[in-house]
Amino acid sequence: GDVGSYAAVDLGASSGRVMVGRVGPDRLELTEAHRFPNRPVRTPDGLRWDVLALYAGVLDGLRSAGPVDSVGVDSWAVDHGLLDADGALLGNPVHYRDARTEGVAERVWATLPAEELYAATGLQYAPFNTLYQLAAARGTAQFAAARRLLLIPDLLTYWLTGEQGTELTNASTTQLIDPRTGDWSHEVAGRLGIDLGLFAPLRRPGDPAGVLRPEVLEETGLTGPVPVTTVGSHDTASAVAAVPAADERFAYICTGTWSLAGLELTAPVLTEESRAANFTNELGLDGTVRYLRNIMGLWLLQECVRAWGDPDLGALLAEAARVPALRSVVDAGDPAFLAPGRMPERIAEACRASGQPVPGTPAEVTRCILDSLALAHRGAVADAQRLAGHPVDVVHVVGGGTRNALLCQLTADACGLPVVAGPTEAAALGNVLVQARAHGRVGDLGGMRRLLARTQSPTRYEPRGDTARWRAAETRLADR
Ligand code: LFR
Repeated sequence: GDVGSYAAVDLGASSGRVMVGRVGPDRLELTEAHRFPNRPVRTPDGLRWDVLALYAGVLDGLRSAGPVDSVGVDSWAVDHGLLDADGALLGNPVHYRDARTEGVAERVWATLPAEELYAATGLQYAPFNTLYQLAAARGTAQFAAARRLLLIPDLLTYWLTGEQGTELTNASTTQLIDPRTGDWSHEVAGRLGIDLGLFAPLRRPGDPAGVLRPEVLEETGLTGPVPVTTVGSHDTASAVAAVPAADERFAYICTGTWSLAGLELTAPVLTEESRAANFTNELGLDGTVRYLRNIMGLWLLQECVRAWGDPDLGALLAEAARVPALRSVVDAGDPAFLAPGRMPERIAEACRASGQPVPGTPAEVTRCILDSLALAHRGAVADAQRLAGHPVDVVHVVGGGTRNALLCQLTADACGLPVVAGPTEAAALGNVLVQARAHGRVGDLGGMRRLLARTQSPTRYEPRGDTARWRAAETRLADR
């Protein structure tokens, strides 16, 4: 027929979903087949992903999705399962917010200095990069038994198909990939004593990843063969692919649990200045580089809302909109906010420590978070343009944060640039489009984006006022 159907499995830190995308010459529609919570579990060993519950959610989703031409899987990055010599999973994958990597990076840098590591891999410092997780795992009984490491989307793809691979965009978050070649950095692995044989062979978005196993067909009621197609399995790679940009003069902010703010480039920026600014060079579709900064994102608000006993979010945001702007701001890029728990108190403490008014009510804390996120967005967009020598005219906001009109407007104000917000389900759309492309239904990245621009309807926010007070808040934060 004229239209193809593709199931996108898209797993986020707080929920997973199976979406069905229908793609035709002038058509791109997304419907939700199934959504399920992703609830990390704290065991005596630490914070773990309940990956069996996620897999069960994926199977439920494929059952509700009905007949599709292909399936693709994306999720958050860096985390992984370890398999034994028989291919069985060794324990629940460790959550990237687990405390096991505390102090580990410093140990790694004693062998391979941070400057050299950045020059070789272009990856930002984050305590949870797979490289540091592996250093933390070394010496454990589980790691000794491990013969294979599969990143989360690759693990689920393996369970669906029986075939193992390592998808490149997500592999680029391990800190073991050279972003200039798109291949493993044998030098980094060698110097740190990491056996690259742990990883299955690399595959790229668009590559076939097998077909659903007979048992999966039976469990989902689908009729085979159903191919599984490699997508940009890092959710952020899929989301950036779904930015409906008209040309290359754009910045993007993928909003959700995180804000990932930066540029799409054709080559990495590996300078010392870029390292100091903690920009990452992760890989995107078709040899592109996702040059961006990780900002704590709506995690800050999610954790507060959880602490407040889940009040109505709409009412809270409406109240926050009436709180005076920029009274106090925190550094939304600070890894101090990474761990779960006590978020309202931690934000209050950060304000107190920097000599600013301490937000008291939930509306005041919410306003502080949104102002702080907008300010961090401004910083990332400005720094990225300067460090990469790549000016932009517009900021595209995609992902869950597009639903937060106040955040979008504040981001436009802070950046002094128009914000084009949408699509919300960008990661799922990018996942669907890469499958559709592999099956000949859409052209290159430009063609994908033109189809998005024609079929999705983003909301535009014009910047209000001048950026002077944002500049002042920036200075205040830098000077503390
Ligand atoms: C967003 C994301 C970010 C990554 C973080 C941890 O969902 O994938 O890109 O830095 O999660 O994996």
